Amino acid sequence: MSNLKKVLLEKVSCKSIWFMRQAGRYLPEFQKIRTENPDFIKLCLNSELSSEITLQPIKRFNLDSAIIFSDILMVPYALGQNVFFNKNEGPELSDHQLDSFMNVSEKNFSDKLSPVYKAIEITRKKLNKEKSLISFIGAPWTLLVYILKMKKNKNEINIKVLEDSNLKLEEIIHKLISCLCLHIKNQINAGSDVIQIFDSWAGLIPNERINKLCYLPNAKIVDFCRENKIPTICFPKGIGEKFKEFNEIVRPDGINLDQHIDPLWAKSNLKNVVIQGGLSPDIFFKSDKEMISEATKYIETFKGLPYVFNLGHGLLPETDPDKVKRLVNFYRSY
Ligand code: 1CP
Repeated sequence: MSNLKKVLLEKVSCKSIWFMRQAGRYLPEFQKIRTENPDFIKLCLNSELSSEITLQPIKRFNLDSAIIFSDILMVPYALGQNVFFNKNEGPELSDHQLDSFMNVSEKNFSDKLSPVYKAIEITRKKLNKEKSLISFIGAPWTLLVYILKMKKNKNEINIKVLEDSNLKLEEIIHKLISCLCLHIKNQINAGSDVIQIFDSWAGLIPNERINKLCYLPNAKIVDFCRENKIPTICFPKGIGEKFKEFNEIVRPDGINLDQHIDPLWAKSNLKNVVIQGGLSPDIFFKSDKEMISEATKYIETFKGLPYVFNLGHGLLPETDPDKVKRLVNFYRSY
């Protein structure tokens, strides 16, 4: 069993380290491939290259887990929406066609994403058995933000879109949940052993809607995974002290803190769950001394507990890979 799966399922304390967005933009070896492959979706569907990118941070830093190089927006893509990524800008989606979206068959959906599953197969063969291969999905709410084009900027969304009387919100969420469960099953069958669920925009949901838009959809997906013995890590980013309620309702195996959660608060309030992450991705822009002191705070707080070392959000494109290396070395020798 992989190191991460063991920590999550057996709740044992052992060293385990990986970084969100570890396969990507801050690595020159990724930039090289990206420049040669201007179409990002095509790159995600190139199984050989996707596998190579997945393994890049493992080769560089010998991390305990690899996360498959793909994107949460591959699901709207497989549901028929056109997705464009302008280099160094956010993604852009074409208008959704809800009728065809609701009618995409399981076979059609799986066929469109089959290169992702192939990339997982290739990667699993190349990875040492002790290393985990993580697959991921975007939670329904976070996908809806993109599908319905609700994002105004980094911190604001246009929630009024949901009030459109023609929008069959419950049916759409239901369809998303069933496709996401299928995507999870396909990825596990291909060789992944842990699923991370990114609800990156959960913090933008108004209080009165958090149950319907965040807790319940996450809970349904986690229930599906539990029934199928698939370990899950949830990341309801930005919901503050509602992390406690989220954890009690959704009951994932692991929960990823964002950098705004006090680790001591998390330790006393998040029970029966493995804690992961929390360290701000900004620490890579500070001195080594400050970086190590911040990292020590997390390691010491969760000493003796099953804690997975990681960040509070993804590595930023401007991060110096040598700095990451020094943090990994520090963690290994601690
Ligand atoms: O190492 C890894 O983490 C694997 C690859 C990975 C993951 C896990 C990518 C590749 N994307 C994701 C998840 C993802 N994608 C999330 C959830 C995590 C998070 O909050 O960071 C989200 C919100 C997206 C959507 C997305 N895709 C964005 C964010 C845009 C926004 O609204 O702020 C962006 C910029 C992308 C493109 C993308 N995905 C991945 C990479 C390496 C890139 C950059 C592509 C490029 O070179 O232009």
